[in-house]
Amino acid sequence: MSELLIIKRAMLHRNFIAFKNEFSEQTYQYLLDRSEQLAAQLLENESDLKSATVAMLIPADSDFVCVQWAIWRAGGIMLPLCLSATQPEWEYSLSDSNTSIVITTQELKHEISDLCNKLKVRLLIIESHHAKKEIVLPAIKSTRPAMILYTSGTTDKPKGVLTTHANIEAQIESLVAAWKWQASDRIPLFLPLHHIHGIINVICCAMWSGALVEPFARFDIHAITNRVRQDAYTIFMAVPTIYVKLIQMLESTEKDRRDPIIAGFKNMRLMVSGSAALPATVHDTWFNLTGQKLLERYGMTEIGMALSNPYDGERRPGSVGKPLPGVNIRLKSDSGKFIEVENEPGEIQISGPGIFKEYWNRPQITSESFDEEIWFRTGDMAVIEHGYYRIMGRLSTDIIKSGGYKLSALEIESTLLQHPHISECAVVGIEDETWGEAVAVAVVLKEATALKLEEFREWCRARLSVYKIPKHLVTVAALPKNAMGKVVKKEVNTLFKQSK
Ligand code: MLC
Ligand code: AMP
Repeated sequence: MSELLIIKRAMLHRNFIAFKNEFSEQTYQYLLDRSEQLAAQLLENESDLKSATVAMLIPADSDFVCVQWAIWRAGGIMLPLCLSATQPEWEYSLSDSNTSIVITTQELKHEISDLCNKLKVRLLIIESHHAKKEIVLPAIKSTRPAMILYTSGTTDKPKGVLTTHANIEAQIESLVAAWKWQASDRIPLFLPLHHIHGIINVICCAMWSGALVEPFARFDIHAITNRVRQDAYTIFMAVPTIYVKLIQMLESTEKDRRDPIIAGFKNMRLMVSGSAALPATVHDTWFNLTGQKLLERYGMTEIGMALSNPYDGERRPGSVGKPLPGVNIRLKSDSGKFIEVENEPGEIQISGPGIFKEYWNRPQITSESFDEEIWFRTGDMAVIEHGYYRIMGRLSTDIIKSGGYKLSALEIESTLLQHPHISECAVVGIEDETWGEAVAVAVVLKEATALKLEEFREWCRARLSVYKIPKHLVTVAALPKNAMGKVVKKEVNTLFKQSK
C-alpha cells in the first residue's frame, strides 16, 4: 500500500508520544491505528472517497489528527470547521464546498445535526473505541486535493482555498528545515484548527517530526503559563495578540509567580510570531521580559509560510526576514515593474510548490489571482531594507486583521445590513493595542430607530463569529459617498477618531 508522506513519517516514530494532556497520552501508533479504523468508517463499502469533501467539527486533541489522517487515507478532502462559528457560517461553508460528509463527536453532534439534515449531508459520529477491522486503503497520489480552508478577502463571502497533498508537504518541509524541528520538540497548541497557523505550522510540522503536542481547548492563559513554568515546551507559536496578552498578564503578576514562568519561556529553543504584524515595541518588551527574541514570519492561507527571520542570525523587530526554503518571491510596483533595489515598495508575489491549487469552484477569481499563471498576488505590500523584507500593509482596506484572523469588511457589512434598523453601513479596522485592528462600523439608521452597542453586539452573536463582531459603533446621518472605496474608508476611520 502506498501511503502519504505524513503517514510514512508517523511510522518512523510509532512509539513516540504524539499528544498529551493532563489525563492521557497517545502514541503515533495510536494515531495510525485509529485513523485507519476511522478511514474504514468513512469509506463504508467504497474503495476510495474520490476527493469528496469531508467537513470536520472536531476539538483540538488527538482525535483531530486521527480524523484528518482518516479523511486523507480514505481519499477525501478535509474541511475543518471553526468550532465557534454560527449556524449561518457553517451552512455557508458546507454548501459552498459541496460537503458530502460531516464528521464530529458525540459531544458536538447536536450542534450540527439539524444542519446536516437540512442539507442532506451524511453525519458520522466518531466513537471512542471500535472493533479493529481489516481494510485495504486506497493509494493516494500527492497531486490529489487534500484540504479546503475558508479565508476572507476582497469578496463578500469567504473563499475555499484548496491545497493538494504535495502543496502541504512542501509547506511542512520548508518549515521543518528552516526552524529545525526535531522529535524532541514539545509544543502547546491553543490556536484554532480551521486555519493554517494551527494546522500546518503547529500540528503538521510536529507530526512530521515525531514531536509532542499538548492541546488546549482555547487560549487558556493560566493553564498554559502553568505548563510553561514546568518547562513543558521547547517551541511556542502564537499570533501577536497572544504575546500582548502574555505581557499584560506577566506585568500584572507578582514576582514570585512570574519568575518561574519567565524562566520557562527563556528556556524554549524557539518562539515564533505571525499571522499579523508584530509591533516592534511588543518584540522589544518580550525580549526585555524573557530574553527571547521572537522570530517573526509572514504567511498566508494560499501560500503557506513565505518569509521568515532566521533561526540562526539576526531577528529584526518589525521585519519578516527572507524567503523560506522553496519559496520564490518578487515585488511588483504600482506601475507594473519588478523591483530590483532596496527601499522601493511593491506587492509581494509568490511562486513555488507550496502555493495552493485553486479557489474552490471559482476559476475566474483563481486565474485573476495569479500573474503569468504561477505568481500568486498576495495583496500585501513590502519593501526590502538591508536585506530583509518589511511588510507595509495591504492593498485593500476591505481586509481587516484582528487577533490574527483575516476578516472581510464586505462580509461583515452584508450581514449587518440584515439588521432591521440599519440602512447603510461601512466596516473598517481601527488600530487596537491588543487585537492589532478592531472591527468598527459606521451605520446610517432607518428613520425613528436607535441602536445601542451592547444590544447590537447581541444581535450579531447569532450571525457572526465572535471575532467578527464590531467592537465600535458610530451612527452617522450619511456615509461618505461610496463608503466602500479605499479613500472614503479612511474618512470613516476619521469618524471614529472624532467620536472618541
Ligand atoms: C475576541 N474578542 C474580541 C476579538 N476576539 N474583541 C475584539 N476583537 C477580536 N478580534 C473578545 C470576545 O468578544 C470576548 O469578549 C473576549 O474577547 C474573549 O474572547 P475569546 O474568544 O475567549 O478570546 P481569546 O480566547 O483571548 O482569543 C484571543 C486569541 C484568538 C488571540 C487567542 O483571537 C485566536 O486564537 N487568534 C488566532 C487566530 C489564528 O490562528 N489566525 C491564523 C490565521 S492563518 P467578552 O466581552 O465576551 O469577554 C494566517 C496565516 C499566517 O493568518 O500567516 O499564519
Ligand atoms: P490569512 O489569509 O488568514 O492566511 O492571513 C494572511 C495575511 O496575514 C497576509 O496576507 C498578511 O496580510 C497577514 N500576515 C501574516 N503574517 C504577517 C506578518 N508577520 N506581518 C504582517 N502581516 C502578516
